[in-house]
Amino acid sequence: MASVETVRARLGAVGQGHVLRFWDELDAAARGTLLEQISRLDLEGLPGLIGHYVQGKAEPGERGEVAPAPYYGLDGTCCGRAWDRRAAATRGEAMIRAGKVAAFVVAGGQGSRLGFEGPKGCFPAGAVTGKPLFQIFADNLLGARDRYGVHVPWYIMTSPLNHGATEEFFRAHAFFGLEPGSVRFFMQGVMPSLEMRSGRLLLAGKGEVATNPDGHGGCVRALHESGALTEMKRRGVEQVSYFQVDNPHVRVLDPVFLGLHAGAADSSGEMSSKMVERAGPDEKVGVFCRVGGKLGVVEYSDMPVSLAGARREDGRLAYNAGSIAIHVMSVEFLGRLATDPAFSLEFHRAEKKVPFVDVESGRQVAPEKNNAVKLERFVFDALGLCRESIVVETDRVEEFAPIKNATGVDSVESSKALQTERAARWLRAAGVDVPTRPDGTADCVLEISARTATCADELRGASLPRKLERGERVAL
Ligand code: UD2
Repeated sequence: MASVETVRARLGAVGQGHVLRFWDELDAAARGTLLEQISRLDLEGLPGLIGHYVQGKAEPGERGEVAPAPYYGLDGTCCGRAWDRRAAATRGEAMIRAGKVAAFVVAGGQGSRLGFEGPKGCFPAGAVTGKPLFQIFADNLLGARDRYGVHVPWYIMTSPLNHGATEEFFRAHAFFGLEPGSVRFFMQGVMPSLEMRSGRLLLAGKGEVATNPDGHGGCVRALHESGALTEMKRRGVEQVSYFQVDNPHVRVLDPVFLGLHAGAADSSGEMSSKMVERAGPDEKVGVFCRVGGKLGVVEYSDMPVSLAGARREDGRLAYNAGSIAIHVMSVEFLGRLATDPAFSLEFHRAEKKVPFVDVESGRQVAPEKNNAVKLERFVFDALGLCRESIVVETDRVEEFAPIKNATGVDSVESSKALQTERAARWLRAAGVDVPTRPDGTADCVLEISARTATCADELRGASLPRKLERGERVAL
């Protein structure tokens, strides 16, 4: 490791010498940890970032005219032409069977809105069973093993905030029945939190720089640096099915989506996305748009109000394609994103309250107002770097039941209600008598494991009750 003199000189050269202000007070172990932490930071890149994002307050700019994104609709058409769902499913199933697909969840976030201690994937999400999110996803892979006869590898991105706890959770639950060798954890990187007024690095402690995970876009670099991409190539994996940790309804391996991504004439097979019709102008999801002729996601907070609420003649939102953060990305494209500077993802800035140690007094400060700029990369910015990228519509109830908040919208209650609604839909389609309230919702609590079925069709032929009672709680 570099000597403290070398590190001091490097810090001094970029105006960050204060980071070693408490060096003399640290014991040997704390000194080692601090030097190691600093050695992982791109110090020489800091002045550029500070000039751009702290002093300049830069945000990724518009790149031309904005128009609604076309998509493969649930009605079986795209841009007025019919598309073949069956053919896409056949192609996608063949890819899964041939071992060409890996599952990938980004689970490095802080989950602060939910107020849950620990990795969000450990949150008890199952409407009846209280199964943790990670187990719900594992059930998808166990189901794929039963249906397609393959151990689909699963890559899990953590962050320094939750890596150890995540691995420990899987060990304590015997990997939920998966082959431990088919599950791989790797950590995303961090960015230093920058003081908003000065651009100086903040100290989280006397021997620690304050940092934040570098955003889900950090997965590109982390997949590369951890060796996960190399491992995928060795295993023969060509496509990565990407999803977020907060959505128990995600279809982790969707043959139709995979098949369209790899086979549609207007897809380059680099990165594709799923959308649902936005619930309204204020829904907190990114919006698929064409920006300067390229597909992209405009985050809800950046969407001009006039466009967010614009309506077509039939009353539907003009910009109706909401991102549910489900993508397929090719291993080849990820490799290019990770290694070719022309493909690097830009940063987004957010202002945050970050507790810090005051370098003058040495006291710990809990700020009352935003005091820091946090820099993150977003994975969907890679869409603009694709030659051609497609968007595929899915049904909201079928595939989007996110748990983001403790109560209200996108909460554990709303997710559990959606789990029941989807299960009731599938059971009714299979001929089961499901009790109904006057408002049409199911008068019971239901949960269907992805081992049993991942869509209504897969439930046909399963051994099912003929009738459910009011108030019954049923997990299948
Ligand atoms: C995300 C999308 C939003 C919409 C919505 C759908 C962004 C910026 N917005 O909103 O457009 O698609 O999801 O549910 O993505 N994560 C990491 N490392 C990080 C930060 C996040 O792994 O450094 C993971 C996190 O664990 C979670 C996912 O990324 O699985 C989403 O993160 P979020 O909760 O910050 O995004 P959200 O819900 O604001």
